[in-house]
Amino acid sequence: MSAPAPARTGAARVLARCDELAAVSASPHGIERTHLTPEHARADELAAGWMGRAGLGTRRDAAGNLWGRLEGREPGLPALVLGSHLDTVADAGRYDGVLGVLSAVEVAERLRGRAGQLPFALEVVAFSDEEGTRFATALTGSRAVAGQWDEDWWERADADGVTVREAALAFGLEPARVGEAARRPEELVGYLELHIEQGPHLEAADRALGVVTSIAGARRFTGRVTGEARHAGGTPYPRRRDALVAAAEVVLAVERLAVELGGIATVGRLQAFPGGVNVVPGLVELTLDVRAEHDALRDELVERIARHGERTCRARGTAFELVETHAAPGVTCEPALSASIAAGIAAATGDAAPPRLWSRAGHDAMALAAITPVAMLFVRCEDGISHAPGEAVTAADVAAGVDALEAAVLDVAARRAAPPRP
Ligand code: HGY
Ligand code: MN
Ligand code: MN
Repeated sequence: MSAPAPARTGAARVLARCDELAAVSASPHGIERTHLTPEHARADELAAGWMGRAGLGTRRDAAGNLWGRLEGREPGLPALVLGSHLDTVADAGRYDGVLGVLSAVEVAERLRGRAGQLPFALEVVAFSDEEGTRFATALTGSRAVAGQWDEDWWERADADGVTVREAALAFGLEPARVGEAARRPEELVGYLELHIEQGPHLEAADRALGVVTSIAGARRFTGRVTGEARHAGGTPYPRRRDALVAAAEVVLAVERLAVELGGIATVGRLQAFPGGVNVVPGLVELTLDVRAEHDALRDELVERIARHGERTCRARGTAFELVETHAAPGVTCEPALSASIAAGIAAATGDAAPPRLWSRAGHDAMALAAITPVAMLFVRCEDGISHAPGEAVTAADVAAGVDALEAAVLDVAARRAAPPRP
């Protein structure tokens, strides 16, 4: 591998802005910025200020996404869109999504003086709800842009019973106009997303940057194990229908089946009810997230988990039920745009054959793929840690990422300007 690119001032600014956004949190103990909250509004206010300083005209769309636009060599051209999301999981790191948005702003600022030569407009987008932390939705901002808003989402409620509709109105959005967030394919050239890897592969390969080949589509569920709540002392074992013991067997099977099939499945939350120290649990609620490199494998894993869960729970006199809350098809990154990402990495780092890897994590690019070609650039993160406060990147890697994204944009421009091959 060639020596890393020297950190340019832009990387320092991107990192300082990541720190500034990290302070915008609903929690005093860590980072938590969820959809349609005051923190969402404050983060957008900061990002809109940075976009404005970079020369972008800004607007908020009807789904709460923030956009900036730099016109190309003539006004009104289709746009090459760069971006990611500003919402977070609970107790998040400071780079998931944020690094992609701020790198995009940085690239726009660098290209500002040359925008008049670009054969497309350059847009930067900060998506509003990639994680789905608040309403158990995911990718709703980018799905609205792809024209795939689901009317059922309006009635999803957060932990306090506030629905998406109520939160949207309080945020100043007009639910009846959400369709206006949709972009038409002919308005777009493509979508490029820079993101931290959220896994250990680039670090293991000793490379700063990689090209994403495809993005795994997750399916998510809420699960219930229903047994019978009874006295913890008085109920003999043969009479127990303990929902928590049954759920514990399900959790172990989820891991074992995923490893056996080569997929990924996670129980991220599990709650026992009524939750008394002296009561046999009568009900367990849990979440399940299932992914794999290919949708067919993922779906097979879901089936195996569902069948195994029913059998295991029945044997313990309990009932197992899964309700799907989210499903996204896996997406292949577009070869020509991915070639521009690879060319960008080569130009920025001298790495002529950057690693190619599939994304185990979901991204807004998956939603955008329904309306425009997409490609992604991964930046190495320390120990592959993400969705946790320990997310870390180096200034040199961020500098390389911003340089590569800029060079990728210029490569897309050069390819569009070149006469078509005979
Ligand atoms: O969960 C995911 O894959 C993504 O980080 N939202
Ligand atoms: Mn995430
Ligand atoms: Mn993300």
